[in-house]
Amino acid sequence: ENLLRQKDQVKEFRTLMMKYDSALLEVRTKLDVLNKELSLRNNRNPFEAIKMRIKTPLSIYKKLNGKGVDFSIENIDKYISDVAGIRVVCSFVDDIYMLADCLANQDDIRVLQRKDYIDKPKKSGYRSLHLIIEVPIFLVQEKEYMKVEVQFRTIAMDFWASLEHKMKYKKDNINQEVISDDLKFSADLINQLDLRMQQIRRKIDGEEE
Ligand code: 0O2
Repeated sequence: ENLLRQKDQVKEFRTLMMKYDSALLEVRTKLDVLNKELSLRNNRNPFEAIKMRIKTPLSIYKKLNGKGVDFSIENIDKYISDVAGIRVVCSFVDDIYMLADCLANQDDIRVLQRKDYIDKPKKSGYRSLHLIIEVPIFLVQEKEYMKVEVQFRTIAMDFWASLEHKMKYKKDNINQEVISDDLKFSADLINQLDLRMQQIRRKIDGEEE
């Protein structure tokens, strides 16, 4: 009987992951469509790359554990908003806001949360725009809204976040404060570069500054 219950739970978990995977595909298609239209209109791509991932069972388990709750389908739904994650790497800061608005304003999208870590960077120096959205997926018998976290960042912000993420695990205790300060300083430098590159592009495009 126990074995049967476990089998059911595994099946339920796999179904849930299939739904998150489908939600990722939906959002990816929406972004691809926007990219096609905006590329034709402006002669350049608003984003350089898209990365998608489904959180691993171990990572889901650790996150729930950290929040002090059991591993269950209900708790995954309730406590984790980034089981399905998409990272959109844009060329320029203004493209981030334009794309995020285009996505958020689509009439089948529900925006649950918008965290602007570009306007208000994290203490680490981290910058990105995060949207937690719900997107409908159409199954054989039902329509279900699934949560997806979309992170928008520039190539430069992505460069910083990737390296910082890797180095986070290597920081030793003695130098921790100095290293954190260095990383924060680098993030601010990168931000200045981002803004400069945007100014240059605007000049080239004949846009006003
Ligand atoms: P991974 O491996 O990228 O999935 P949450 O932790 O999601 O429950 P929170 O803190 O409000 O709640 O979420 P937030 O601030 O929106 O950030 C979540 C994600 O943003 C992280 O996911 C990272 O991807 C990214 N992020 C946030 N802060 C930093 C930072 O200081 N440095 C880097 N490199 N990335 C950051 P995960 O789940 O932590 O990791």
